[in-house]
Amino acid sequence: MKVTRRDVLKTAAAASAMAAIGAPLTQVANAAANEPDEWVKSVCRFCGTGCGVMVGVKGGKVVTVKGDPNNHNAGFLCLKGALMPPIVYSKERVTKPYIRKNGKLEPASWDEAMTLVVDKFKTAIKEHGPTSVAYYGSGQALTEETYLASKIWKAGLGSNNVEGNPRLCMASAVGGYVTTFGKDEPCGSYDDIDNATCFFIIGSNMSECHPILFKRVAKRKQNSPNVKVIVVDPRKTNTARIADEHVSFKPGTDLAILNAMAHVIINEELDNARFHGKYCNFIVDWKTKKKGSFDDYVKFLEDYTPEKVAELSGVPAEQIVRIAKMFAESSATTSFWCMGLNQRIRGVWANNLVSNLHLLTGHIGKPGASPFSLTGQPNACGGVRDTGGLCHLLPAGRLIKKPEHRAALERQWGIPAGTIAPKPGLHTIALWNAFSEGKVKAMFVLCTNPAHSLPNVNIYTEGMKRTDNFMVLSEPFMDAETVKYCDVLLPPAFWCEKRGTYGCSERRYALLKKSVEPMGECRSDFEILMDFAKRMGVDPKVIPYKDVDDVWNEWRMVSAETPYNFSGITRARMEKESGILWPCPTEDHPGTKIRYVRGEDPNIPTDYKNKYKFYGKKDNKAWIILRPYKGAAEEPDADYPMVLTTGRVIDHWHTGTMTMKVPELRRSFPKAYVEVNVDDAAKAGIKNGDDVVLETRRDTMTFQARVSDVCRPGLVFVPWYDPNLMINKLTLNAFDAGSKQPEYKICAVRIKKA
Ligand code: MGD
Ligand code: MGD
Ligand code: SF4
Repeated sequence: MKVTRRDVLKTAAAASAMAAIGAPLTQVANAAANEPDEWVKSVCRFCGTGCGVMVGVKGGKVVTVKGDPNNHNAGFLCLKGALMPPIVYSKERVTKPYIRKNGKLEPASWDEAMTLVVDKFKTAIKEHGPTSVAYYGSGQALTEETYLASKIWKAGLGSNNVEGNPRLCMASAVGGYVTTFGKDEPCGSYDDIDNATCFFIIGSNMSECHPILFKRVAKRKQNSPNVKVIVVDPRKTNTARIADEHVSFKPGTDLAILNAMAHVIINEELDNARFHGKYCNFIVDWKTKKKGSFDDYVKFLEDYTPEKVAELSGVPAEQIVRIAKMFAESSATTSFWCMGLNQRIRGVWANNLVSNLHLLTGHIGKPGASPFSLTGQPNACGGVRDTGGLCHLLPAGRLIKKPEHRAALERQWGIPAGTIAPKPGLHTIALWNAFSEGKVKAMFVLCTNPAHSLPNVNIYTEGMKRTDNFMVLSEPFMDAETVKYCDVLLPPAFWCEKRGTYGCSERRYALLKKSVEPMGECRSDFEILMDFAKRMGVDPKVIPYKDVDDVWNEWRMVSAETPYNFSGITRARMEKESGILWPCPTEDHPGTKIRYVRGEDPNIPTDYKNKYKFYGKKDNKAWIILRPYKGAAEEPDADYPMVLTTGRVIDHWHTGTMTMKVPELRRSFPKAYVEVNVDDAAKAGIKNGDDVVLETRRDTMTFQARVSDVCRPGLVFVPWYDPNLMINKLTLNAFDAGSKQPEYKICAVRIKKA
């Protein structure tokens, strides 16, 4: 049967809408009018779910996409994933380099552009030292690209100023895992969804942001009605609509709710004393890392009775008791969380508190039982967290501040001892502050759109206008906001035009094969970075690569001495298989679905004396950390009495540079809006569709109102994808002291009818 493009879009649109309300999806086989000559295995360009796709190619062009039946998504895709081809051929594609002259971007040759870039970077280093240059990258760049950039800067240029958007996204999850378990990344896998009997979803709108995973959760619930779903979110999102318990609360008070749940679990004797007695330490003082006892924990939790927390959070005490019992009494509980916890000034603490519940009840290391942080971007785990693409990290979880970690890398990289500078670089907000103050002189921005995505963004766009600093940007689309401010614009190959790997939420790495040739003069970011490094005079021994496969093989070698161990994930296997989960020490190893458990995790000897080994900690015990409730950086007050929160919608990706180019996606959400609770709207005389002025201490903007019961009273929500209505002009750049991740989720606002 011939399927037309129109039929496909109709199916996909229905599927997307169904995903949003939690009903099962129809399989989206995006067969377009053009039957492809060839199907090439790849990965979706968008979220951290990491769905496998097959790219349909005809006459050297991408004509369609369908789900990879052999990857975890079993052939399903959401609408964004199914509609990628038109983005590749957008009329906004940057296909040649540009140099800004008299305020205007003028076409240039590659040689002219790169000569200028290198001149600026060399001058900055000569006059102001290596810390005056920086790289700002992305959890959407390929693993090999981020590994390479990080090595060029840290081993080649002597600068640890290597940052990227994962700081805005996953830093608190990293901080949470590392403090609790001693090692980053989740311990379970997506298969847990098929075995869990309780889902605890907190600060995640999975139905819109990880739709294919949410579909699996919804299916599990549909097939087994006894499976419970708890959603903890101050908005009644589409995710909440399948919940047995939707916990709506005053934003930010979920820290207290999590402690109250622990209080109830212990009070009801639902804790697993054998588990926490044998495998956990109680950390009573984080600063001194002082260990205490279970009794200290019990005493600490006295401040978090359901009644006290009910008063603080607005959640009825009985509901806190109910969800605590549901969590503990199930045979296997999996928690999912995302930006509702991470984008907070207490993001690391919030992460710790979820893990505490798993350690207290022993809901860990069994099929269906896992504290699972959902990753946002397709390669934030893979490219950035694992390979060390942040200012304080080195590959495989090593830290710049540790001399023995630097020495290990210098040995593996074959560079002289002492090459890597001992001081971590500037984290994202500090880096952009320094750039805006003219202290960082030259910035290489790649695969991210900071002029739209940074919080309190006016400060940073003002900084980008300075004439005494320099920004080179690798960006495929002319209408991306940051293009307005860059000094040199480079045209990168996009998604299916290049080869490399993505590593998704569940530690699964999959290969994106090159499907078509890059447009115009576009080059892959790997080629761009290699050209830059060679022209900068980086020692050839630091960058001995002819292609991305060489970089991958080096990364496998670098990881092999650590618990990450990618040795068995060879290119040959990746060509054939649709993703492998690390650790994977040998070529015949199937990959690891459960970490820290003997017989499952290859890092634990099969004759180890105990079942669990939390080997990230010296005594092999995970930490239950006593974290108190602390409020947000900017609580509502008499002047700004409401809370503004920001987030996502199902059909748009981040700053909209890609999804706004697909007519079907643009039509479904053409313009940002403000979600207002019905009661608040009534009080302010606001009707659905009215223009509403939002004012924070940073800026003022007007949005059209959507009046509904989604936000709780006192809260308004604005999606942040719209370049013409950039809510980040209003958000706050306060950040978590540990993870340095900004608090995009809470700031004080006042609203009035325009
Ligand atoms: P958000 O909409 O940012 O999405 O995925 P999510 O984190 O699921 O925020 C999640 C929820 O946090 C919101 O529903 C909000 O109401 C809630 N929240 C606000 N304040 C609080 C609070 O105080 N406590 C709690 N518990 N919750 C709160 C983000 C993820 O999505 C990321 S990080 C990326 S990078 C990807 N981006 C993306 C996209 O741009 N579009 C789509 N469609 N999908 C995406 N997937 C990924
Ligand atoms: P994107 O739109 O994903 O957003 O923020 P950004 O990374 O700034 O930007 C990716 C850019 O890379 C796009 O301009 C795209 O066109 C370009 N691109 C695509 N493919 C390629 C490629 O192959 N090579 C190159 N060189 N470029 C490419 C994301 C960030 O935003 C994140 S991750 C989070 S979690 C934050 N979330 C958030 C929020 O929840 N609320 C608010 N208000 N702001 C937020 N900002 C943060
Ligand atoms: Fe792509 Fe995420 Fe949709 Fe899967 S769920 S198709 S990875 S956007």
